[in-house]
Amino acid sequence: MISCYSDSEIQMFDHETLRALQLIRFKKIVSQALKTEFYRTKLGSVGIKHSSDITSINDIQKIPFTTKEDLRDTYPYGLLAADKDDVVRMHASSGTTGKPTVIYQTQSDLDNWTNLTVRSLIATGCSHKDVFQNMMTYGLFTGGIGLHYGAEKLGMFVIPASSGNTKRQFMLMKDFQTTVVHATPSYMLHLFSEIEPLGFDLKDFKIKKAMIGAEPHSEEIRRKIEECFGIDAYNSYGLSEMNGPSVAFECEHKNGMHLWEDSYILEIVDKNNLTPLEDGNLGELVLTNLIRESTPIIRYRTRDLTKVIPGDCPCGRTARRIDRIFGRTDDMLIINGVNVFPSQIEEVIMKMPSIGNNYRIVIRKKGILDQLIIETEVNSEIIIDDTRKLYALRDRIKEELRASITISPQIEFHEPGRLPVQQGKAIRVVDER
Ligand code: DLL
Repeated sequence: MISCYSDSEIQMFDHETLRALQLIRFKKIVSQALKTEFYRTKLGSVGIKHSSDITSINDIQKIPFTTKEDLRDTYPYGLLAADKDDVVRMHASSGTTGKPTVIYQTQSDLDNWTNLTVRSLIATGCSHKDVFQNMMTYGLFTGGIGLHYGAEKLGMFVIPASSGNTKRQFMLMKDFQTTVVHATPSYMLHLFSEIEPLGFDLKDFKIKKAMIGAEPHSEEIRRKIEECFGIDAYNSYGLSEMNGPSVAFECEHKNGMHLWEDSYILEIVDKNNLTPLEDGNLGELVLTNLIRESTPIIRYRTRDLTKVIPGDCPCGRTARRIDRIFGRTDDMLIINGVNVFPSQIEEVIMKMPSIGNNYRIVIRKKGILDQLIIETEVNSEIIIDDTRKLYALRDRIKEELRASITISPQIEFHEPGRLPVQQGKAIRVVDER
């Protein structure tokens, strides 16, 4: 029934029609979810045993939340609702323990996600005439590959550059006359500072737009990126549990991100008591994916804090807009676009020989990039001035951290008792950014 509408018509659905579409899709997702033991128990606990038990979209509020811990606890296949043979891809994000949270995609799931990406790129004014340089990491992280397929489907000339190697990025930009880039905001600023030192000239580039996301950034950072490059920068929000990028995207008006409500149910709840909040109030974003049959996730607590921006957007799209992400309710750190949990660092350093009892994770700005410094005490038996041993220990910590969190921090050793100790809970993270 819905397939008789074009994607642009769906984007303009009035509120009532959009809710009707959500209900149809939600019921379908509930029947998929009921194929997993995890959701049979969760939904069963509130009397939902069949999709026909859902009669209104508001019934969603009866259902208990799903959390990252649930995803981790059901690793590896507990949330898989499709036949394993129909799965064509997986993505994963890192977590506080060794277990990643895994999302599966069937071909039709990927098609649905790709369509949202096409829609998002079009909303920012991209077309098949653009040359798209994708500087997000390709891999289990959804940032690179996620936008790649949509850009191709739109007919853009795609350069799958992935992240890093700034000099090569400039060479590609110049030689292939890139018009649209996709990167984290921090990398965009880093790029700018490297143009001259690496012997390039902004005048030789043809960039018009940047899609920026995957990490928090302020309006000032966006403005800075726009002014430095003389381009438009569009905020893009997503998370691997809901597919990845293209959950919410700014349109050409750059006044908040349209959260694609035909494909996701959007709720904002009070971050303390988890009750639903009206539009305009800051709270935790809770999302339900309506378009993924393989891994149905209902009422996922994103931990991201934002609000729905009340009112209509001049572009005419009816999907409500969320404001930029103000922060998270948990302690995940985002360092140059990479998600890091303090416990991942602790896990590595605390298993090393000669490490003392106290450590701190310090994050500060070095120029425009984030710098991670691990300050740790070492036991007195490792002679503080035996530089050979200390260098070996430092290198080992750096190497293991690079393997686990993909960042190589600066390590500072201290004699026992030199680091501050608190009366109550230890303050391990000092974020000076
Ligand atoms: O970061 C997906 C993505 C890739 C989005 C590329 C946009 C562009 P995860 O690695 O699972 O997925 O991290 C998701 O990153 O819960 C937010 O805390 C944060 N985040 C993502 N986009 C934004 C943004 C991808 N635009 C987590 N502003 C989310 C602020 C963002 N934070």
